[in-house]
Amino acid sequence: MRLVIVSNRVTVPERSEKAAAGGLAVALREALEKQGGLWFGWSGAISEGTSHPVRTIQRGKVTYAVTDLSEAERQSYYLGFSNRALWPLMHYRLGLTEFSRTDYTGYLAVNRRFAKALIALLEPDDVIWIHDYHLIPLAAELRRRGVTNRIGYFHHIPWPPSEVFGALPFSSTLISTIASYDLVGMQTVVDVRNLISGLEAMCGAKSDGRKVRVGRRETVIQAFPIGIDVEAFRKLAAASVRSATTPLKTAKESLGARKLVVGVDRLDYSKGIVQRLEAFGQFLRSHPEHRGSVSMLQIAPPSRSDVPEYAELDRQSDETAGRLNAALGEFDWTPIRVVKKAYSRNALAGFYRRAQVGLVTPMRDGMNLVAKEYIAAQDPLDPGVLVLSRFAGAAQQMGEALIVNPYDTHGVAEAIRTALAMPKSERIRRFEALYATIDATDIDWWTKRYLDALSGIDMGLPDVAPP
Ligand code: GDG
Repeated sequence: MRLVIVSNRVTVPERSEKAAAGGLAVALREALEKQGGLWFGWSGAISEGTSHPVRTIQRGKVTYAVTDLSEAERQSYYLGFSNRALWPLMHYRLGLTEFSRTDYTGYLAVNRRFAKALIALLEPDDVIWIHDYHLIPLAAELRRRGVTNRIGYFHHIPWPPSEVFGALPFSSTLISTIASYDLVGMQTVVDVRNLISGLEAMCGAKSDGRKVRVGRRETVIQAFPIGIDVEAFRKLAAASVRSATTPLKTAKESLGARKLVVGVDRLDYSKGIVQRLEAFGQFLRSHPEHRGSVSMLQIAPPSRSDVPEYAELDRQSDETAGRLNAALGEFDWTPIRVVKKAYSRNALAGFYRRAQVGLVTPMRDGMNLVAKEYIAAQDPLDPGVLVLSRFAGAAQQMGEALIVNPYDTHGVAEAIRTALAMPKSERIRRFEALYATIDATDIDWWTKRYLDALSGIDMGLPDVAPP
């Protein structure tokens, strides 16, 4: 059985490239290499013209098949419907959700075009695994054209209750396309519940809590919490201590004996960066004895900067950090450093290891891999403390973190204080429990569990397109 992966973006590895340490892309590549396979999606490039040919590139046992988007498609399918309508909606942010019919039409058109292009590459026994919200209707488009292969979907972000999801025009049409999949993987049981009750309410689905039947099709909907390459991250972090070139050494010089609180996120409003900076400011106001002895480092590589809501967040985070630094800083101490660039994974591992507190406080997040990376990077003999939002999917697995409500500025400020004061024995106890969890459910566990479930699905029912 060949595995076919479809995702919005496909990065073709350089011929000489050694597998980078860890991560979803690497895990999927490894799954493809194991049994041979195909990875299809957008090349990331823009080109004009009416036909967008598919280019195939062979790397070992894996074929990469990529197609460009036109600028109009990037605007409507990617920036518009995916990232201005679906992204905020799925993150429970109705106020930020911008729906446009033109964008929705473009989203469906790209899914249709991807389906047609993919069909030309498919073999009868292929197992197809589609990733994320950009491609929800892809299976329905494939089924409509007669594809009867096993098709799975993994939704990397939250799925909101139907009171929220239902605000999206054409939401019942979109949700009904879920029934074209054989297996739908979600990050948490809460997302599973929301999707199933949405299908019941909006499409008249019948469900036993796991299997959902819409018309004559049956779909299994199940939680598969995604993991990281724990071992690779642990090694990177341990090596960062010995290396003379990682930022850890320079951080030592620049921070001295000061404690470090670290945040690492794409610059995205779902991550709660501005609220987190405010909470750190509140901590320094409520506990002035910590002033001068602790700094916060927020790494925030820019993301989706063509979307207006992201440009606004960029401005807000600059304003907040500047205001707090001016109000609370000293001539020889800057409380908050926001760095808007991406660092290497090596460097990240070093920062995590150096930080006494990992601050992971999204307003809503599918899983949040940073929470897991922070734990994997700690020194087992003197670990730091994870402060984690209850609205991250990761909180459902990582209860030994200090769990906070990111909307409660004072609460987060108090958790920072508690984390900095926590006795070593308690830090070790919490760390050991968290490490055991992320290690037992790492990225290899996730990939295998999902693919085993997909290949184990009973395909007894006829494949028909949903009504
Ligand atoms: C989506 C869902 C779900 C960040 N800054 C740098 C950098 N990163 C890396 C982190 C981490 C990844 O990016 C971010 O993963 P998250 O899980 O935190 O968030 P999303 O990007 O929103 O991912 C999320 C995930 O999909 C997987 O299913 O967990 O809920 O929203 O690995 O380390 N990496 C490097 N430099 C940086 O500056 N190298």
